[in-house]
Amino acid sequence: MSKCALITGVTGQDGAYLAHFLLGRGYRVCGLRTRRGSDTLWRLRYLDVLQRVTMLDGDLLDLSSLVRALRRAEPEEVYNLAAQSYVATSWDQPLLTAQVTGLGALNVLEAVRLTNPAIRFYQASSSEMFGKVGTAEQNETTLFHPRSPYAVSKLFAHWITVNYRESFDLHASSGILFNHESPRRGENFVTRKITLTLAGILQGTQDKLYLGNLDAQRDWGYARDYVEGMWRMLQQDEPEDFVLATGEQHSVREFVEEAFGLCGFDIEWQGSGVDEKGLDRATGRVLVEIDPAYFRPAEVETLVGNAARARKKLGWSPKTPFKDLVRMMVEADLKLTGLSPAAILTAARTGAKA
Ligand code: NAP
Ligand code: G4F
Repeated sequence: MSKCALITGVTGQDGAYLAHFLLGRGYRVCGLRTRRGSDTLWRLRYLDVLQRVTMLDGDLLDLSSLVRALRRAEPEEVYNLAAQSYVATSWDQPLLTAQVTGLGALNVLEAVRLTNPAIRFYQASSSEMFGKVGTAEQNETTLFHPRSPYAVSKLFAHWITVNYRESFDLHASSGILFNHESPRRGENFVTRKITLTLAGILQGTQDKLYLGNLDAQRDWGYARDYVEGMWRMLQQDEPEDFVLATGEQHSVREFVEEAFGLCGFDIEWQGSGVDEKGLDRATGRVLVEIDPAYFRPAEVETLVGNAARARKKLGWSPKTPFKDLVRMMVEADLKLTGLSPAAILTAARTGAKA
């Protein structure tokens, strides 16, 4: 009989990729669905897995719904990917974030413990937990200093997972994942915002890109690579926590330059602070401006992970370099907007007009 996995957050970026990955491995996949949004199924549809995922209604805030979902699915593995995952929103909705992202994980752990403690459990921990970092690289032993209600909530979820592993002998592991993106990334996150707005500028429906802190540096990988790492964690004999990261960091500014560069814009930065602007060197047109609304009350300035443990014990390594990731996202958003990626990127390379 094939194994069954239950994924909370199956409608999110990682949930959809993980469902696709597990179906490819012959799993029966069940996904928890909140029914809050109007069309939350677009990612599953895009990856052509919607018909093959058994959707179960439930919410991380409702323990009874989690118990019911576990009884129905009877999974061997549970991946807790559900969260209020947008850091900026966590200052506006700190209590909701704590309830869903923090206590929600405890609800899933309780549901597992009450239903079938033999289930293997994955918790989606985050590099945001490192926050104000004091080390050049972060790994599984680096001290945490969370800098947002989101990160504090994730830290609770992380430690309660460790606690349940040690208290109740659950096979519970946390993946401390650094930023990972894809064409299916939520539109608010900075990478997708950049590629989608770039497509809008080329299409003529948007004038410019408004951003906050251009100097924040992140370790950006590709989501499809990372979900395989989640699965590998649950195939270990002993549960353990793992960092997944590329080990390379880039600033928001570099992401902008790379994405716009692919479409033939050579960005020149002028001014400083909130008055800084990104101009197209050829035409002088302002393409990027700063909007202070996007600055955060406390910023995580730099993150870069060391995934040596995952490489050694899981045989996991990221396969997608930064430039390939940016190109993939740019091409996908050009296509989504009805433009021809091939024509635009070729024209940019050859200097011809698209
Ligand atoms: P995402 O796209 O924002 O997806 C979040 C998912 O959580 C959605 O399916 C959402 O369902 C669901 N959800 C929200 N509130 C819920 C609730 N009360 N009950 C049940 N489901 C709820 O996030 P992602 O990028 O795929 O990330 C997956 C997980 O990894 C998250 O926990 C995130 O915090 C964590 N993480 C992400 C990254 C990254 O770079 N992507 C890095 C480290 C950790 P709806 O469709 O109904 O809203
Ligand atoms: O894309 P972001 O919103 O991602 P952030 O805050 O790093 O969080 C993501 O990765 C975490 C893992 O480290 C996950 F746990 C979390 O769930 C989420 O997936 O912002 C990245 C950086 C920040 O420093 C932000 O200040 O980009 C900076 N930024 C500059 N301008 C902006 C903008 N971020 C957004 N979202 N929008 C802007 O206009």
